[in-house]
Amino acid sequence: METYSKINDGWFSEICPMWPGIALSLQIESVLYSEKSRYQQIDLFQTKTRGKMLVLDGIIQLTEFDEFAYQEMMAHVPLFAHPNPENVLVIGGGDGGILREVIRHDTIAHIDFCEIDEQVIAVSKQFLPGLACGFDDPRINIHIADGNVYIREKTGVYDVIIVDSSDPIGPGEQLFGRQFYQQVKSALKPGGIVAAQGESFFLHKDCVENLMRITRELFMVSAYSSIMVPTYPGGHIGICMGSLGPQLDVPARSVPSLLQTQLKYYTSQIHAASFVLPYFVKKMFNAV
Ligand code: SPM
Repeated sequence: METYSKINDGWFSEICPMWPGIALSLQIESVLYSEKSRYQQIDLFQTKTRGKMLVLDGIIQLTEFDEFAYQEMMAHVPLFAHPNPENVLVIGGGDGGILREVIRHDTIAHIDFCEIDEQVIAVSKQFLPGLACGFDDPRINIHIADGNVYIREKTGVYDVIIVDSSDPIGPGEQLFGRQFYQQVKSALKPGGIVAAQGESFFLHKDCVENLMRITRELFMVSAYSSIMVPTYPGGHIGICMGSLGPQLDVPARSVPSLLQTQLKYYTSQIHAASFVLPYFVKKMFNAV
């Protein structure tokens, strides 16, 4: 699937067949970086009102304005749903935002981080220091590899797996299929949890339905958590989650008060509330 995003008269418009007929536009002050890596086109813009913006293959991955909402929820919802996460795998998210959140958890002893495109890591270290600030944590082991291949070698090792993929139209496509989720399930320890970029039920009904069908069939518990992100299309994105034991919609641990002061979006209340779905979505997931 091709994207048709463009800059016109100083405005970047995110145009993609995944959200036909609508486009989010942001006013651009300057282009800080624009190169094609082995895997994708990488663009880094200084926007007029939303800070720096990372764009891969024409699709907005984050803006400094609201990135915290996505990164915090993708990390802390699965990590607080687990009673004692020690060994964690993060697939994708070369910008480092998810890692920044994961390393806040003292229970964690070991983090494998698997990113296919090392150029995304390099660009983020250069231009997004507020996100790419955790790579030196001694618990992190960096693997430059295809997450879909990397995970095949792993059996019963992780408490939590976080899949921070781009949309299913580029290098991230493999991370949306049943085979990948089967590998994820094998890579988890008993009681393990997976949390994956789950797209928006407003814009990608088929994709979300498919992800939820896969997780429902493979895991003891499956659920979808919603996040508000104004600079994603529709202002919304979800986390598709599967668990081999723990409940997902109730945190297993409370947020230490020092950690809470460092966060902007995640609270125990938001954790629980994010799983409450509109009626049409419950019907979509066969939950009514
Ligand atoms: N660590 C941030 C990386 C972001 N990964 C997810 C990006 C998704 C972008 N597309 C959103 C489309 C909404 N359906």
